[in-house]
Parts: sequence; C-alpha cells; structure tokens
Amino acid sequence: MESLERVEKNIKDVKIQGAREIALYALKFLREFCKKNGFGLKFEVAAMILERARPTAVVLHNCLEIIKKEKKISTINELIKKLENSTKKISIIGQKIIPEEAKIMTHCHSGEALSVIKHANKIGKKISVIATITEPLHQGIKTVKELAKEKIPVTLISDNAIGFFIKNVDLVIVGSDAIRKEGFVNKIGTYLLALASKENEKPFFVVGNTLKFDKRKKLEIEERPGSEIYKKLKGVKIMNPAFDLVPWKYVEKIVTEKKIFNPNEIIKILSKNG
Ligand code: RUB
Repeated sequence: MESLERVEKNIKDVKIQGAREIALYALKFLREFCKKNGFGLKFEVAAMILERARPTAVVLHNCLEIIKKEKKISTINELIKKLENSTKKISIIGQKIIPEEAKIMTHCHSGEALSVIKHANKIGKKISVIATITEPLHQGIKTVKELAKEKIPVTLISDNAIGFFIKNVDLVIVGSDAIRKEGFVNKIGTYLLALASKENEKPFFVVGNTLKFDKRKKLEIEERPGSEIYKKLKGVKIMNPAFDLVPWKYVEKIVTEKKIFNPNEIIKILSKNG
C-alpha cells in the first residue's frame, strides 16, 4: 500500500489527473487505509488531506461526504463501482450527441468525455478529433495518445489555435470538474473555448457523472505553482489558475450516466436546498 504522502503527492503533481481518476485513486487508497485504521480521526485527517490536494473538483468531496455518513468499506466499494459503471453508461448515452460523421474538438484530458468519443468510433461512426495541447501541463498529449491508440484520426493544436480551427469542427465535447448552478467548471481555457464555440455557432457539450453535481457554497479555483508557466523569472508575479467556470448560456447539453440534461434542468436541480 502506498503511503498517504505518496498518494497526496501523485495527485498534487498531476501524475493522476482528471476528476474521476483522482477520485478513484483516492477511494482505492482509502479502502485499504480504512481496513487498517478504521473510520476514526485518522480517516478524517487522510480524507481532508486528499480532498485538499486538488480542491476544485467535487467528485471526491461528494464521495467523502457519503463515506463519512456511512463509515463502511462496502460504501467505498459501491462508490468505486458507481464511478466505473457510470463511465460505461455515459459512453452509450452520449452517442445521442454525436452524429454518424463528426469533427469534434476537445480540451485537456477527460476520461468521461473521451469515453463518449471512443465509443462513437467503436460503433463505426466516422469521427475525427482536434485536441488542444492544454497549457501549461500538456494533458492534451495524453488525450491524443489515447485516441491515436484507438486509431481515431486526431490532430493536436496549441490552445492559441482554437479560434483558427473552431470553424472546421461540428461540435465541442469537454469533461467537467464540477457541475454547479451558475455553470460548470473545467480545465483553464474551457471558458475561452466555449466563447469561440458560441461565436461560431458550434454546439458545446459537457460530460460528467452526477457525483460531479456540486452544492458546495463556495467554489475554490485551485491556484497552481507559477513555475508551471515559466521557471526562473524574477520580479514578476505569475498566476496559474487550474480551472475556470463556464456559464450555462454557452452549453447545449450535459451528458450524465442518468440522462442528457438541458442547462435549465441542471440549474433547477442544483438550486434546490438540501
Ligand atoms: C482535468 C480536467 C478534466 C476534468 C474531467 O484537469 O479538467 O476535463 O477533470 O475529467 P487536471 P474526467 O488534468 O488538472 O486534473 O472526465 O476524467 O473526470
């Protein structure tokens, strides 16, 4: 079993990335941790450390809230199963948004968004993908490698080229870190991609399982080290927010494991108390 410090570091250093993967990794660690230490103070501290490692995504937070109430290994197992099964369901339900032939743009690396794209290819749709490299950590490389492995035609572009290439695509699909009443949160740059999509009348789709529904009062946008943007710079402040929030007016539909939602339905669900 890895140490808590190692798991925290792997999450912080983006060795494990994407909201769903981070939650699965943390849950699998906590399952072993709780078998050994139970659900007392040690668990509370470990849960807090893991949640703080990447504070913006909500899925791990939501899972931890459930575990804190039920305090059972079987609950952790159920959550792991739920996350795994929901991706399978999303990949199938998501086919409604992908035509038989489509040029798709995506940003960053989202396991859930890619599950829809990969399944479209698997069932014979003629799709191709334009993927942004995603500054500053280049998670887009992971995306293009995964798609190339599946023999899906894929083109890598710089984030700056979004405006240049958006005209060539039929739709945009991105993942999500948090689905909130005021909008959804995803990798920094998603907001600009949404603006470009709207201006060019390209439908913009969000993918995310319902454990990403976020009722936390405050949204904390993770600020990452400036050195990820530029090293060895003196006398200059660097800002490096990891995520941004996209208002619902830019979004066509939201694909979840339960159904495809309209933004208005999401706003209604997330505006309810409790
Ligand atoms: C990843 C990112 C992904 C979402 C959804 O950011 O923004 O689009 O987390 O991913 P980072 P998934 O690389 O900083 O973690 O669909 O895999 O949950």
